Amino acid sequence: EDPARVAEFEARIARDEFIEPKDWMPEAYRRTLVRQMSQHAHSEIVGMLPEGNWITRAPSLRRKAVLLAKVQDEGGHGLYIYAAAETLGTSREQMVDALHSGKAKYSTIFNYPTLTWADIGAIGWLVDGAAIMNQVPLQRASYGPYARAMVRICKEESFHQRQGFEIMMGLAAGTAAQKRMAQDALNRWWWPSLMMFGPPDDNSPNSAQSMRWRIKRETNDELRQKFVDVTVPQAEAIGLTIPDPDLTWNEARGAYDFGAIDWDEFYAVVRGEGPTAKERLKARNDAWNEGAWVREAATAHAAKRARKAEA
Ligand code: FAQ
Repeated sequence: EDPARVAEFEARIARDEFIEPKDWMPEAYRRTLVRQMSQHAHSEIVGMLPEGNWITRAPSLRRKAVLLAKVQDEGGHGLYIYAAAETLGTSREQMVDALHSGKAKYSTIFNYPTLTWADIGAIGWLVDGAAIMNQVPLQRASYGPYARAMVRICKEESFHQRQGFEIMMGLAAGTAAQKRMAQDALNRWWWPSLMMFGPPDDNSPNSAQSMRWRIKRETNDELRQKFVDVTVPQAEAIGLTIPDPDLTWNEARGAYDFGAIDWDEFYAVVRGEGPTAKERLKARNDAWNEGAWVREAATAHAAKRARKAEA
């Protein structure tokens, strides 16, 4: 690559300018963005499945309407991010193919089952809460289309987080059985939520370069710490207990110390060994295959209209 162009690119990054699709960029920058953005888009789409599992069983019409809207938003997020990633020269078909064949990664968090209604509360509260923590800094990511997609996504995620917390608040203030259900959901989702931020900084091969390119603005560990610090008081406010005996307020750091994360579990789930990994990939492949007739009909319709326009 031409050193003058690389220098100019780096100067633009240093000035905090957005890099736009038609601008020159190093190939490695492009590859990193396609990697992160496509994984992110896949996560949004696969992320519809665990909650989609409860739409038909939501406990009231109001809860059902809210959950439907929430899951639909996630689908929209996936589509914006695929569209933003396509501006880097990779087609949506290529990205989706990589997901369906099991080659592409998506967030570990979506490989756990949603066993009770409280899991829907826990996902909104913790998973969307973690997603916002990670995505707020991405609104200033150096690639313009990604940063702009994040602005709208963050607004929607913040509504998602509140709807989840509101479910948990209701259950925690309910009958003893409801409170137990809420606590059980928190127990099962807490540690996987901390894993969403990725491996610890000293084991995160992509972080240093992504921070230099200002794609990532804060490291995995910094964001994980912030998430713990805002979430612990929320659990206390509704009388639930974070399932971590080592959790203690560290006055000197002004932050919570927390227990060791099971990184073996994390890497096993990354490798595709998560509890619902097979089910998730099958659901996406089935949806794709069953939707073939819609794609064929849309293509035939577009061809007919093009012929008419020519005539
Ligand atoms: N799961 O070197 P790093 C949502 C991989 S939120 C799976 O630290 P990086 C909203 C990583 O890809 C969830 N794989 O990597 C929602 C890399 O592998 P590679 C989606 C993970 O990229 C809520 C390797 O480990 N959000 O969907 C995970 O610098 C509710 C080494 O890691 C995003 O994707 C993981 N948890 O940092 C939807 C946010 N962590 O690619 C529905 C955008 C790491 O070299 C319902 N992404 N890996 O083969 C990011 O901010 C970053 O990509 C990180 C990872 C922070 C996830």
